[in-house]
Amino acid sequence: NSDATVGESVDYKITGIDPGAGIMEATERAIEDYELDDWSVISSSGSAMTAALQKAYDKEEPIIVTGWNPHWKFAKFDLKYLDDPKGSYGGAEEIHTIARNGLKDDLPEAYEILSNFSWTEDDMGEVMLAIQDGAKPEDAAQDWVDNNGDKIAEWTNGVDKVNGDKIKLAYVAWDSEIASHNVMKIVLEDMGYDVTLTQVEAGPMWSAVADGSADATLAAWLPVTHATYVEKFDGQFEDLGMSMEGVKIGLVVPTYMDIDSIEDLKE
Ligand code: PBE
Repeated sequence: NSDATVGESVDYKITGIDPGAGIMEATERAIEDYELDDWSVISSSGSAMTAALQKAYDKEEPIIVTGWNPHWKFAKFDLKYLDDPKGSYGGAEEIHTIARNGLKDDLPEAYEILSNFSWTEDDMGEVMLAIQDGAKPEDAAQDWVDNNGDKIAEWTNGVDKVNGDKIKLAYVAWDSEIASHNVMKIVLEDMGYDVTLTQVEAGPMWSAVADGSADATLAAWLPVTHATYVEKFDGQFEDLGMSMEGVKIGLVVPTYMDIDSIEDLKE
């Protein structure tokens, strides 16, 4: 029905991801900031969100999802972010690597590699797209590692190899983080580490680094996305710095939808 409002056309629902994701909290904030009283964000998972997006897209049906860059969905579908004049989603975000307190003393070589780690949206995009096209995450990561020796040398230059020291990285099954953690696993293994990747929810990921049950994660999105976790675990982790700049979160729709701003959801 072409007379239906956007809200009616999607049943006043935003398709979300896992409840602990920062983008879910930001979306609750947006619902308040823009007074979208009839609206709610439905939690699911990153993969359920992209499956719903694929399904709607194939039929050119309306859908509003919680979206972020870097993500392969922008290469596969014609999508746009809704303008966010009230800034509920922050601005240019950064991806940071965080470690448990004491990592520098206990695993100094890993500490240095993790601190040096930085790559671009295109780098991560290559790994993500290969996975989306059917490659196993570890194979996609291995291909990227094989083809990017120069970048990896920048992270590992001057760092001594170790002999089977154990290190545990925690991450959430967001496509962007599946890519980064599988790459880092191989880089650390090549440096002699025995690496365990543990997949958890966002809250447990942050608390694992804070209580030392995980050594590090590459999945801290700052300053806005994970602000609540940063505040909650203040002093209980170390920020090893940025691995990617200019990343973004927000509400994303197919370009065939006739809206441009979160404000348009009120109509
Ligand atoms: N994300 C991907 C995460 C951070 C990485 C945007 C879905 C979040 O919202 O917490």
